[in-house]
Amino acid sequence: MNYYEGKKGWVEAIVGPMFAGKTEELLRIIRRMDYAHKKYLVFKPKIDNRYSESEVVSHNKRGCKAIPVSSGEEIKNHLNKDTQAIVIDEVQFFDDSIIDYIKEFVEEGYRVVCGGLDTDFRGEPFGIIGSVLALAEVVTKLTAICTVCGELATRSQRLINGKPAYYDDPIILVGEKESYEARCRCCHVVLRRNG
Ligand code: TTP
Ligand code: MG
Repeated sequence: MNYYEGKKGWVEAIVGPMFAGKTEELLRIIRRMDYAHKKYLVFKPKIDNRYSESEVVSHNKRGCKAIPVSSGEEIKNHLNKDTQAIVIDEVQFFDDSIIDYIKEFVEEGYRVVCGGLDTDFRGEPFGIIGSVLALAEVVTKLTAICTVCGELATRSQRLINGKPAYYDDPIILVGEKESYEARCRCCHVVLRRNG
């Protein structure tokens, strides 16, 4: 998606459920920036420690160096005069303040590429992701394959000891195949406690 290539700052959002290939898509965008000799920096929230402390890695274990940060302020402090693009994976884990930083980065002319979950395990919008989608000039919604019926999956099913999680369970639980499956809307299950 090079629609906006060559213009001033803009935001791209790559969203979808787990196992949809969001990180893979970010890596593809990064590869193309390499071919184009663009200077970029890749960030990820400190919270996600899957595979590697300092890499953005997709399920097929392909990766690239990423700087773990906990705020937009930290991202800002890493930018230098050569930086043209800012790539952020797992953007859903940042707090509200990331939105103003994203706006600031775009106004300063950076291409800002954000990957993240659109919904949490309950099927609700994940934190600040709605604002990222609203700000984005380009949105790519990816799907996975439902592990139950094989249709397109738009949801992330959380399983605790093989059973669906409860609606009021904590939103943040870093993990992958041991705790999550891709599901379509019909096969996605969220339990509610009685009373
Ligand atoms: P993702 O990168 O979205 O998962 P993924 O690598 O399977 O997807 P893709 O191939 O598209 O890149 O990582 C999601 C992280 O968020 C993972 O550590 C689990 C966590 N998570 C929560 O903390 N709460 C939730 O409700 C859900 C659905 C996921
Ligand atoms: Mg990912």
